[in-house]
Amino acid sequence: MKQFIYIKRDLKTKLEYAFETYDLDGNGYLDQNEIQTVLVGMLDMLGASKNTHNLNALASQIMKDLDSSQDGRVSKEEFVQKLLTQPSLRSLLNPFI
Ligand SMILES: [Ca+2]
Repeated sequence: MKQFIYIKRDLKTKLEYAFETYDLDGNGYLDQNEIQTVLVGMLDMLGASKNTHNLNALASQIMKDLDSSQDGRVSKEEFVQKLLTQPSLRSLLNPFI
């Protein structure tokens, strides 16, 4: 149990770090453009073709998933909490965690 808590805290730290990396303009929130940029980077890294993905629609869907307060932007709190509870979304946005 102790170990589990340690891992979870470690994951939270990594997610916070990821958020700061993704927040390109450093305003403390992720917008849809920033999420789309992250997706392009992920697909590049994975060697996947971007033509087979509708990036706009995907970014918009992820935005909706992450934006718990529905104010059109994703705070660090929303990002971390959502990704902690949704492994599928987490592996999409950060395959290396
Ligand atoms: Ca931002």
